[in-house]
Amino acid sequence: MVIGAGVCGIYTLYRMRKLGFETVVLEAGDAPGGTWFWNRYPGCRFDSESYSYGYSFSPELLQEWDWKEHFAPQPETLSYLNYVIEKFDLLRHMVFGCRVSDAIFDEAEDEWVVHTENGQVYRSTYLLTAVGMLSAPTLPRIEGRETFGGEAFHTYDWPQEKTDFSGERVGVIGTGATGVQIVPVIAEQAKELYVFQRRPNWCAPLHNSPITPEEMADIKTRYDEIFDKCRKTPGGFLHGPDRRKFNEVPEVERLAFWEQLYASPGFGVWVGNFAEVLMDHEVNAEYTAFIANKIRQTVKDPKVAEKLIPTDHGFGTRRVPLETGYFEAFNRDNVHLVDVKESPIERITPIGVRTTAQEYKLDSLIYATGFDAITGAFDRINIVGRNGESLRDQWSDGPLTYLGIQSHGFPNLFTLAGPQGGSVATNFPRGIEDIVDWVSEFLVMLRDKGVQRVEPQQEAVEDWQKEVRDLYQMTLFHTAKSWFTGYNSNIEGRDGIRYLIYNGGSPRYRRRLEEVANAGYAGFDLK
Ligand code: NA7
Repeated sequence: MVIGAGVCGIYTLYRMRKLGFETVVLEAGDAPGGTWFWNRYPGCRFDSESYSYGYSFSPELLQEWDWKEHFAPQPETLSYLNYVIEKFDLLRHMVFGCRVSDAIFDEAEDEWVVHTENGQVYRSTYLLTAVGMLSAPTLPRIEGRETFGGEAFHTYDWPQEKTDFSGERVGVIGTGATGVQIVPVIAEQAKELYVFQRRPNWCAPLHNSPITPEEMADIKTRYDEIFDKCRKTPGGFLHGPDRRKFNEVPEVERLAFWEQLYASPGFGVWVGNFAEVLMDHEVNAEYTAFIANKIRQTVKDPKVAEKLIPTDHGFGTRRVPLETGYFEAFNRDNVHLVDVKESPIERITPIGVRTTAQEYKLDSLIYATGFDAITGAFDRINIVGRNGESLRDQWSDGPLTYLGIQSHGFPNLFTLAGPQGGSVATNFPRGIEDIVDWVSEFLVMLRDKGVQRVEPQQEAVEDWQKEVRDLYQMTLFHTAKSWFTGYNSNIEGRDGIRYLIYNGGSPRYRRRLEEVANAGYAGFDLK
């Protein structure tokens, strides 16, 4: 049984069927696609190069699919996923519109009993979760939300029919990667757009462009090289750290390099830099100042520019939104930056948003307020393992896993794309292919040996916690409050750090998986 029909669930189903496991995918949405099914807001697209984001497992698929843009928008990605599903005849193994409410381990039968909200019950030897990292949206804890008289929605629950804001007064709360994508698009439509910003994020230009047929033909000849490159970089992207030492490169050369990164498409500006930028405070501060000047050069009103420059964290220590006309949007007369750090939102009213400074009249209010990241989708399901222990309780102070794949006390449950695994904070499809391939081989071995129960030893979980925590100290990510570190102001008790991510990078993670397999799946108890 697989929960979730997004990028991870689709590939998992493909692999499981291929290996002869009878498999069903349960999906809450009315159709497949996961993230790309739900996030229909204008401007939604990924920040990885399209041809590095598609699945790599089928040479035939790679040759058949033509990406239209270097960074594909949501509709194109959703079409791609549907194409994959059709090509490999996966749809008939998926059940839609059924949200899993409970998953209870039956100790007598060594099986998971899975209940859905619409009353269906399934039994399965293995339960594989592909529930998404950013699939439990959180709304702001602001009084009066229910009183708003206009249209209001979270970007993740975007109403399909809402595509045009012409003539409207629109409010957007939140300036993370989602807010940064949506603002420039709505700016062009709305009569007035109010962007309610609490903390600005460091952003850099995406530099998207169409892919010509000639380019696509060339890309098709280079897929081996493209995926090979992705395998070698920490994030599974086409961009990896520059090998030169920051201090050994003369300043003129460094600046020229930074200019070049800033002018190039994609995440190079973040993860293609000197490694020290994300590891050393002083180096980070220099690069941060460089980016701040770019914002000052783009935004005409100096007061607005200063407000758009983060002061609480260095560049790249939170997820860097790649933008297309975001800063330029604030040069328009109809776009207004509302600093809610300075004048906090007091309440949502029937006619708009009231801050301590004034009331903003709105026709539509968009919550780009983020997610209960990485563990939120798990917490929404009542997962009960051995001895009646609930996963929600076990993870209440933060997730506890071995390899990000299993938790002690929860036999036969595989948390694919879950916390502390190698797919979080990577170019997602690259990360999940690694994990799903590894788990698939593991399951084949278990089947061949007639193993009925598999779960990690407590000590293995503890060792993994140490490794995950130590890796947090290697980069500056832990210095910023963001979803990478489990921060969420809209959930009680989410102010401190939670160890959600494996920060060792994909090559190291793959090596760790290989070591464990080569040592006879060390750390797992098989019965
Ligand atoms: P993020 O990156 O978590 O951003 C959420 C934004 O919403 C962020 O600017 C928050 O401000 C803001 N926010 C949240 N609650 C409030 C309240 N109550 N008042 C004002 N502002 C608020 O979520 P995204 O959806 O943008 O991106 C998530 C990931 O999806 C992204 O990184 C990509 O990988 C895809 P804060 O910064 O906390 O002050």
